[in-house]
Amino acid sequence: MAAITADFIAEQNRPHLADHREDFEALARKLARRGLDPEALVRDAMAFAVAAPSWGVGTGGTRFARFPGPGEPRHVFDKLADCGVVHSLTRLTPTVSPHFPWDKVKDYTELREAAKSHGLAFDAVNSNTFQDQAGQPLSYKFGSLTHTDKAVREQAIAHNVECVEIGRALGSKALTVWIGDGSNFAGQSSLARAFDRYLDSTAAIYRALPDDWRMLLEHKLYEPAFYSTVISDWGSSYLAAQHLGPKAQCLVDLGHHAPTVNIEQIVARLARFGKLGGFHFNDSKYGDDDLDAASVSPFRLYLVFHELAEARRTIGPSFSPAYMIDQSHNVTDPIESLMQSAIEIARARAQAQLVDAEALAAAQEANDALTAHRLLKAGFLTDVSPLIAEARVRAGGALDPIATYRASGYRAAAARERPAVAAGSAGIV
Ligand code: LRH
Ligand code: MN
Repeated sequence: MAAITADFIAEQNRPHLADHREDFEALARKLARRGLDPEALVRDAMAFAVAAPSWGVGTGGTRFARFPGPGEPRHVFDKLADCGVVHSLTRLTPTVSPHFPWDKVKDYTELREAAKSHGLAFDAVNSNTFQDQAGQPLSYKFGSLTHTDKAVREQAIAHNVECVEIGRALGSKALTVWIGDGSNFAGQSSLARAFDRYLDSTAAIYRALPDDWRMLLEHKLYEPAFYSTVISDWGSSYLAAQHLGPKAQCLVDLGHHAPTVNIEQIVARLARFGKLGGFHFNDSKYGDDDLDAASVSPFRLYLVFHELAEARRTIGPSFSPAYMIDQSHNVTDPIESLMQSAIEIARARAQAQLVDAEALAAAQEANDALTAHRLLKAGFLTDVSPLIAEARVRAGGALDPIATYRASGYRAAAARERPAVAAGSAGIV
């Protein structure tokens, strides 16, 4: 399928460049009046990147049903082509986070080359011991890394070690471990022994990590278990990461918390103790809804990026969490949702750079609550659309990625090339 070329993007941008220039210069003047450096902010926005989830370019579903769209990716090579489109138009997603065994192939050098041909590299690899694969000797019905049966735990450990080997072949530098292990009845499992089994199993995986790798532990309040989840919150994740060692850090999936939880404070805590390893960005209103980032609570995403900006000011350039998207696109074209989400994440980050940190700290120390709140909110209330658009265009991207994507006819071409997938089977991917 023909990729979307730089010439096509430039041609689509041309009629809108004059208006964009006017908007950008107006914003630049406003930012300069605030003592900010617009050029430095554009460079900062150009340096930002977030990884696309390989599983995010297929239509997602729920436990009730999945309604595939036209041109569904058939395999990981189609997924890379679609992720390549997201990056070529937004210039924000140069890496892909793969999931195994969903993205398993015979030749990982070929896969790495295929990614390269789309201008992509690989980010953290994800293991999967929350499903049973065809022909798998032992079931994960009652858990994986924390299963009471040592043989099942060893099977799950071996799978994670295999993911590390695959990741090394792909040039990845991190393993994300999310397990659904838990229970549905009080008393069904020993809450203490289950955690100890988790520590033992992850320690075995930790020993297989190359020196320059990270292991990202992903907590989740519930689902698929509905009474207890072994790694249910940041506290359990932090204790495990602390116990395992410096290469183990915590991954914050925004949808993995109860609706009222103050996630930005969790971010501040984990950053303070050097255990904030990364993010799965998405949005949610109720549970782990995996909705598009900033589609429900854009202010919450902004507050997360404010804490990240504060941490970076305190810790310095070594502070580099892994930024990844993890969403399920049930009713939109996944490519459009990923582009929109990457742009909204870049927006929240650019807005957070606008906060007058010194004035904010002074108001906080003086307990001038309203001034502090207004100084913090000032970034969120600034429309940085021209700034992040300028960063996109300077990097060869589209002024309006979704309009340019629709004008390209890419989805229609994919539908012609890829056989239609029947609706029906439930499941997130
Ligand atoms: C679990 C999760 C995890 C992935 C899966 C696709 O809910 O967030 O990060 O492995 O979604
Ligand atoms: Mn996740």
